[in-house]
Amino acid sequence: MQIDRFSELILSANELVILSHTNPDGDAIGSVVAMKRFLTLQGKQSTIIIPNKHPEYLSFLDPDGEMLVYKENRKRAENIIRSCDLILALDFNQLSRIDELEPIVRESLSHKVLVDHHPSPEKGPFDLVFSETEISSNCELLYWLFNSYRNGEMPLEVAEPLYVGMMTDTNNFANSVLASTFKMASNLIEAGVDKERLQHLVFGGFNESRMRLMGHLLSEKMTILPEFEAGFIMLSKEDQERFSFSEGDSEGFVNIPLSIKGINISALFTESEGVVRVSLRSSNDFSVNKMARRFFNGGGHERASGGKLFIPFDQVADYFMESLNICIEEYRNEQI
Ligand SMILES: [Mn+2]
Repeated sequence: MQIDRFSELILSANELVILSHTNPDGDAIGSVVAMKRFLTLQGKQSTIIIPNKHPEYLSFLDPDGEMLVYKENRKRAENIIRSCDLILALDFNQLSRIDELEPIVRESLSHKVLVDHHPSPEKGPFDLVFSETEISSNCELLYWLFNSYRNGEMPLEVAEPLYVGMMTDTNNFANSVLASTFKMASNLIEAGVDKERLQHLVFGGFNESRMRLMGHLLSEKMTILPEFEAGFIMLSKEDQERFSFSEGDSEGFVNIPLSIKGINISALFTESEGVVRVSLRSSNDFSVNKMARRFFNGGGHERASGGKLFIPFDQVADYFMESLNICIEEYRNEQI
């Protein structure tokens, strides 16, 4: 029934907008590009709007630079959102995840569809919600959606961005991989996806300064707390300048402490303009979603979450250890 409604909404729309979240990652960009190409095959024109620019390594998914970046083109993006008749929101659970675009989207009279894989999606503003949290990525959810829509036929130009989203959100098939994920991967490869090429484009295109920054952080800026089974990395403004940091360079850093024996919780703190950005990961049942909601003004998945802090950067480590102390004690009590 939901698929029928989805297809009705698409068929009756003339101006479609595809949206994803601030600081879009591989899953966000994979989702919006796959959706745009899917719609084009249905004869529908659409515009992708993202709040800010995606990391450079994802540019190959947008070779003609058609994505509209709100921060670079506010008026045009606002006008398109105001006049469109269908908004497809992908890979985020709360409209607050699109920052300044939130009020514009809320006020838009268009129909709205959400496709997302994060817990507790905001349903109010949407006419139709596809939400599945037991899945590798939003791209996987889209894959199953497109599959039932097109009876299993998967054109290569749609398969490619879907593969990128699944590959990046699982940290290259390491986390959140289910039987369905391998089924999807297998079907996409049958559809013609060149997995070596995508592997190289996504994980083999880093520049030297990013690699040196990683070395510096691991050597000098990573703290390991064996008593909490935790590790964290501090990425200061000073280090960002020293290693010519650009958005996306720290992708994956937060997972590194988890590869140390006995470490199950990991955090990355990035000093930014007036805010400290927080990434949290866990490799057991410890919920970083709960922790992010309670202490870091954020949320996300049980094992992968994010948030923000508005305290001086040099106080972040102490704050993290205090909150960890509380959360670990509660977690250990739950286990008994
Ligand atoms: Mn995602």
